Amino acid sequence: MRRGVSGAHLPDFASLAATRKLPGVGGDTASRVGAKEYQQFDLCMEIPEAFAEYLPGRAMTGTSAPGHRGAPISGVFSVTGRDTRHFLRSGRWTGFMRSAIYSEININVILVHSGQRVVLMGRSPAIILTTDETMMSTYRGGMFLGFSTCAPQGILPDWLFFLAFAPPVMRRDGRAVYADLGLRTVEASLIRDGFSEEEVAVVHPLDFKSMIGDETRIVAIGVHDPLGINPPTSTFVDIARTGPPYNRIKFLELVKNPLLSGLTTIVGGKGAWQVSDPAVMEKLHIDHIHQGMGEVSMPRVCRQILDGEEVPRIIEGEEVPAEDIPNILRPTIHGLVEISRGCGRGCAFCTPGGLKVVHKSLDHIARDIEVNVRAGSTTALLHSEDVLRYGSKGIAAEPEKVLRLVDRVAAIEGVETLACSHIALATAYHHPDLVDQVSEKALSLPKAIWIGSQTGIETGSSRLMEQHMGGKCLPSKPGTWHDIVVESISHLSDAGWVLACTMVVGLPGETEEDVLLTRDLVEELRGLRVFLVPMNFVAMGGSRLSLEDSFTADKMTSAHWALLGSCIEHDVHLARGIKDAVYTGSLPVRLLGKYVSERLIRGGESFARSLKDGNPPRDYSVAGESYLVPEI
Ligand code: B12
Ligand code: SF4
Repeated sequence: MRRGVSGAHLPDFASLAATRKLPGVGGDTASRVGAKEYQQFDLCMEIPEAFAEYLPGRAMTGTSAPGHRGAPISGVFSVTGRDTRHFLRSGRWTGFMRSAIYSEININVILVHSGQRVVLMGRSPAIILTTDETMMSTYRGGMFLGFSTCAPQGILPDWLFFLAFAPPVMRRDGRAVYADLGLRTVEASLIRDGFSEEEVAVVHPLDFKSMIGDETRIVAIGVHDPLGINPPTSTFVDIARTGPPYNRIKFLELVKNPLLSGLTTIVGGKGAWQVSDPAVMEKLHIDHIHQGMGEVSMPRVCRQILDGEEVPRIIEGEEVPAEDIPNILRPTIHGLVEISRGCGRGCAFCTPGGLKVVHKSLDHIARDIEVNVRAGSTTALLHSEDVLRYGSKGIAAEPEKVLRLVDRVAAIEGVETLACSHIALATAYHHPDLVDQVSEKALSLPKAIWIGSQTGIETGSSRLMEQHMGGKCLPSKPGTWHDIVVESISHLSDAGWVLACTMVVGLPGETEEDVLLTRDLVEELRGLRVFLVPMNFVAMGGSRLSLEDSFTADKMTSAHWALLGSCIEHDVHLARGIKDAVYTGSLPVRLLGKYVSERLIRGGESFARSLKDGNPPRDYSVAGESYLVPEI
């Protein structure tokens, strides 16, 4: 191969520019962006070595226009999806390059030092996996900060909110470098099934212009809370009433993006139930909803769609055994890796709780972590509904399996901290020695300051425990729940854990007495390293309580407000103590983080003071602007 650009049979660039009939590719792209003029372009450029190195196996077309540097360009071009910085880094091309948007399509224009202009066109991925912008972030270094994306608009200016809490993930070649684990699992399943790496790409919505092209057929969107109606989003939005939640805003922006028109859209992931109503699907131009696991169904469905076959509007994924879950091929956000699926405790309001419990092998988990470590991640964030029950066949932990897991993870070169997505307090209560051993090992890692995890306190009422979540206390009885919570949290806190503890308020059948019991419990946790997050009950699709009424601010009594006040007071006190360690990044970013957190903490303090005596911040019985029901 020869370096440089072959100019054989090239059209005259300037005259094409003058007549607005520039080379372009694909009527699909043209019609999708509403362009009136385009011209089929089939000239083949010999791929220079420098490019070939970065684009193995890709067909490329292009044109060169010597002597017309700076000529205006218009028309429709095929999407290239190339990150031109790559070419620069190769060091073989000395000209400068820029990415430009013409007729709403992103093309990469390279100005080489000889004055040649080269338009490169690559093949676009057939399947784009994506999610909204609030899910495509590493949240300035902390997974807990990801919950900020449940916040409503109107508290901070949008630009400041995204800069401080949810800046876009790093992207390369139009692909997201870090992404949601659900999307990574679907990506790996498609590739295992025979799709090529070129055909499948995980893409940030900001890169749609450069990645969606003529070959693109499917845009599959993963969601946790697309309409912002899950807890705690609904609680924040309902109480603050300053605007709709960011996750809803960004999801609606995504599905309404004109670049998606003409493509088949599939919404999947645990929150997909929210948009499964046919009328909502119609309005949002969603072709299919995917519910359940995607490992087997997604490759099959994608093939069917690409082959032009009929696919049901609601696709039900099959449960898969652990050994059939593929390893991720690319890194996840915050080094999240799944170790087990399912829970087995069966709380009535919960969704993952209903899944059959399966555990991945140590080798499988280690391979996933290594993928993340190779990409620069130093955290192994283990995901399971109860990490302390890894490998267990029943409700009791099998400590030797958990310890083997922690040893194996800690021994992986590059792992500097370990965190657990969730643990169950009942398991911690019944296995205090296991907690100590896990803590000791995890805290001996080079950058460990604490072990972060999430867990459910849910309520201080044994009666509600018995009614809705008897399995949560097992092997103890619901009557012991108060002791389980206080003892296990005290122990975990002493052992170096920082927990985010959620509570469900307004469960069907809840009385004033139940709420007061929860408040008493919360008061007993003062001084411990736990964030207390009361969330109003939401009747989530897929849960046993899906047909009940969700709980809203207008139904909150003074006991509920006082409980919320106690929790916020406790949380802001803890946040003040640890905020500097949570925020990472450059000095200006850390200073910004400090400023924003300080502002929010002060706001939280005065808000908590006014709630603690049981007074709501406003009169919720008066009908006002409600952002609880999404305007679609
Ligand atoms: C990590 C995580 C987060 C991280 C996400 C970080 C990131 N950007 O990647 C953070 C902390 C930011 C987060 C936030 C929230 N999350 Co979240 N999150 C999780 C958690 C703990 C793990 C998700 C995961 O990776 N699982 C492992 C993968 C392999 O499983 P999976 O995602 O289900 O993926 C499979 C299928 O769902 C499907 N699939 C997944 N994606 C896609 C996409 C397509 C297109 C298709 C077809 C299929 C498909 O195939 C996969 C393989 O089988 C789950 C709990 C859980 N058990 O899953 C909650 C969970 C998904 N989150 C949930 C919720 C409600 C939220 C929040 C509202 C806050 C909260 N209450 O937790 C916010 C909303 C954020 C937003 N902006 O919208 C709920 C969803 C409930 C529901 N059924 O609707 C869950 C189940 C937690 C719970 N127990 O309630 N979350
Ligand atoms: S213990 Fe947690 S994950 Fe398990 S069913 Fe209950 S709420 Fe769901």
